[in-house]
Amino acid sequence: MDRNNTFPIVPAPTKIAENQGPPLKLDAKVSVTTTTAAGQGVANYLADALAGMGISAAALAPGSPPEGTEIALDLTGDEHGPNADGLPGIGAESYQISITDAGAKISASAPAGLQHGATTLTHLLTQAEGTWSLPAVEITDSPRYSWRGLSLDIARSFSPLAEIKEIIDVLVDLKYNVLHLHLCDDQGWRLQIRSHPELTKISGNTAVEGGRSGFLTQADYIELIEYAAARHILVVPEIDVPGHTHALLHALPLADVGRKAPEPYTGIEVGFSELRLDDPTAVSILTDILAEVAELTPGPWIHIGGDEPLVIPGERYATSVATAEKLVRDSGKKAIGWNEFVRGSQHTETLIQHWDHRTELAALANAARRGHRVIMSPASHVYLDMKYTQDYPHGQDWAGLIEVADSYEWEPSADVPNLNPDQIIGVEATIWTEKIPTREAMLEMLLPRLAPIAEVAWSANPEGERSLGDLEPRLVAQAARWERKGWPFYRSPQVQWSSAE
Ligand code: TNX
Repeated sequence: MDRNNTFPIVPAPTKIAENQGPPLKLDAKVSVTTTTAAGQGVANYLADALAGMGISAAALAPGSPPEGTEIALDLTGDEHGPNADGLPGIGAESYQISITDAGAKISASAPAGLQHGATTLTHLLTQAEGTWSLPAVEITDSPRYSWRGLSLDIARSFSPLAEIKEIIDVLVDLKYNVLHLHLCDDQGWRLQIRSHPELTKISGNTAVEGGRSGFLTQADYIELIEYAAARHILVVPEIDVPGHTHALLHALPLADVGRKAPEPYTGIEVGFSELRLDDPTAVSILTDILAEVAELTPGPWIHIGGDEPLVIPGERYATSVATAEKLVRDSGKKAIGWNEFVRGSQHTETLIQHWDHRTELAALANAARRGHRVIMSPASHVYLDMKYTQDYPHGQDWAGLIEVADSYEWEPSADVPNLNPDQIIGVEATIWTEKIPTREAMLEMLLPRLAPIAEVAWSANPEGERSLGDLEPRLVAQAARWERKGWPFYRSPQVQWSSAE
């Protein structure tokens, strides 16, 4: 890791070598060129990022001759479609960078790789006496895991579209590629469903106590997916059943077999509600909802939840999960479920998202043996709604306090005993919003911890050993960038922030 530490890139690239030459000064006009139209989005992104720092930069159309200093985007392949997981894939996300004092070049086989190269360039910029420059280096880089995500709970407390887009900007800056949206829970329903307008009409107006209500119209949702896709981020919607369904039952009493949900729920308990998937009305409502979500969502996945079925008898839970999984598949998508989902899942294509160390560990290893792949979200390392310290004002602490080192010093392949590491598709952080009511609180919970988690997910480390000291100088450099962008972050006492400036 030492060599990578010389340059302030997070997550650390696979290989970086100095050219020994002088740096590339960006004091004259900069042209970001691209070989093909497919690179144009990244060219625009990079030119905007440079211009935002006061550099005179413009993205040119393919084939236009550069003026001044050239930063060239070289797309070397023409297979740009997503793979069966809806992701670019490791090859497509890989890139090379070459910088000399004459210019810079980013090469990749697909736009996603160009995007990551562009992000890396923005991390490499340093300013001296008013002039920005890039060091003369050669970089080769590719991700360890193909799935690197954040699960965002907009159900307990809502984040409006503009704030979700800002979170996407944060994700792009750390080379994440999945945004999982937790769209509904006991406290609220956040996506307009045309066939059941009551869902948002009623439960779009409710939220956890102290949290924000609201919802995404279908137009908002489409705009969000397009914003994410333009930045090579896949959106995975979650419709959590059969538990976590009080807001649905509250809005649609027809679906509530026992009619137990007349009042909105504003507390923070979990595991008390149930959508009865042995009831035909409930099943038909869920079918309608999933059909619309599937129609709106280009990606291949719908997350179906399945967590914390605390009041649901075991057999009924297993059958409900199998029903939900079948409905997702009938809608043309593949399912994802939280740990407990393994109790009923019938299809090994279903991804299992591991979150809870208290349950299903052996079952998870067995499920992986049968062929399920697993997303690693161990609560004690990546639950970013956990407080940093006991007296930190936001968040909860049921999975422990998570300081920056806790989110860095762990190894996905060693987290679940006997889990075949080849079945791990990647890592996903989560942020639940029972106790995170504002944009500022949200960003301060995400940053800095999203940075170490990005490195766990991206940077290969076969020995599985990490220590915060390796990350620290690079993290401090990110903090200076976050400040310029106006992104609040937590100044953890584990990090010497001042040495940055
Ligand atoms: C557990 S993680 C939950 C969520 C809560 C979260 C609070 C998971 C699958 N379920 O419903 O919001 O803890 O940290």
